[in-house]
Amino acid sequence: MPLPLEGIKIIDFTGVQAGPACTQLLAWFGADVLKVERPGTGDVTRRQLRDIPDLDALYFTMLNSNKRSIELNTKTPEGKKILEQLIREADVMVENFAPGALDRMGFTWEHIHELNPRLIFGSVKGFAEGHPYSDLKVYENVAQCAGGAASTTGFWDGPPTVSAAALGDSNTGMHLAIGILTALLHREKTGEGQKVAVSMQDAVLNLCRVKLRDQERLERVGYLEEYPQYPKTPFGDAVPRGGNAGGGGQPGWILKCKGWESDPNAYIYFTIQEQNWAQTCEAIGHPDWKTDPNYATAKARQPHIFDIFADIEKWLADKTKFEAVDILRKFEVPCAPVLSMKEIAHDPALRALGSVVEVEQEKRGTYLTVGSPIKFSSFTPTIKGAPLLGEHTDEVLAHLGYAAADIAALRGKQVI
Ligand code: CAO
Repeated sequence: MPLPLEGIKIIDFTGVQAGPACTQLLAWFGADVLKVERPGTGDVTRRQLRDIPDLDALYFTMLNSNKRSIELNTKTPEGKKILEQLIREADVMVENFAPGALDRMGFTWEHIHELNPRLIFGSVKGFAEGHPYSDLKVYENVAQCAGGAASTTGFWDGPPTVSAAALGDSNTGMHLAIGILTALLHREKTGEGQKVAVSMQDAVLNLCRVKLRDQERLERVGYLEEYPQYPKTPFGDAVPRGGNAGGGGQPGWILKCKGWESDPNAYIYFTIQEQNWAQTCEAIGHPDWKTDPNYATAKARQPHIFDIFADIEKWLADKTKFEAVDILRKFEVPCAPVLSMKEIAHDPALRALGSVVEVEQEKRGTYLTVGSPIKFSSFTPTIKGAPLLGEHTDEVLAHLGYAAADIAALRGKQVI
């Protein structure tokens, strides 16, 4: 059965993480993704944080699976001509160069649109066009700071903190993928391509919307009752960092379990769900809290919520995180063990679901990566290896009509 995006040709003029994450997702769903890379070097991630000398780094292979690769110097006249040929027959082109880099190469949106009016042009930048910082080069953590994530992450007595999750990079790529698919549907109706731009700042902010909600609430009432600061510590005029508090109005915290003294991940996340309070009391051996006026309502609990968490930790002291979750799940307490990357890598359930997969990579052998987080009822994406640098150069040029002698000449001039 053909994959949903089969027949869609994508020029992947991207590097590092934000752009490659977008095109990789589309490749998993069947698009023919051709990565255009600088001759001899390619995407910088091929060499970044290598674990095996001289082999493409995992950083590259985990973001470029299911793609093809052509080496092409798009700053030479011949290279520009080849890129123009590719643009004429593509459906989508994606880039995430530094601001102005593509324009300097001569590939402005206007020129690309003129070459192929049906083409959808996806672009990632750190800041949106028109933003005062739109000239800045941006990496992950820069975006997390500019998008409101860093100022609201961490503990109130520590500095702004970035998340390990790639809110700036992969998250922006996922937003762009949604934009590109929407533009493809639009093209079905109108025949017209368009430019789809996503800034990393906007993509981070989109995930921080509850913090913007909290800013508005703070400005109206002067406090945020679900934050650990409430009611003892006065609030300032901006949303503070709330540690591990739940953001949805259901108090929660990361609690110690058996073995926390030596295992940095012997913890669970425990949520006190208002509508499940009676069952929660039963689960943790405190049926008396159901009717005690100091515990019976969320309002009564909030002033001493950390004493309650401390009592729950006493109950957890002789249980591993897995044993605790096995008990709490029976009482419908929203909770989970804090899983280490080692536990995730070896988790048989994640392997069986295809959320963690082993992939065969030329020269490297097998390596572990994430599979599709999106599960479809009609197909299962197969994750394949990433291309070697220029692995498909000859094949692509032959398809464009270049004879073997022309290809050799281009190679001699270091165009490819
Ligand atoms: N042939 C010839 N030249 C090529 C080429 C090719 N195939 N591919 C890239 N180049 C050139 C570019 O044209 C550019 O040249 P100029 O600077 O002379 O115009 C040069 O290589 C550098 O490309 P770049 O701008 O992408 O790389 P950088 O190291 O200067 O910046 C980054 C990297 C990520 C900071 C920047 O690209 C950026 O801000 N991108 C937008 C935001 C983004 O996506 N960041 C996420 C990265 S994931 O953490």
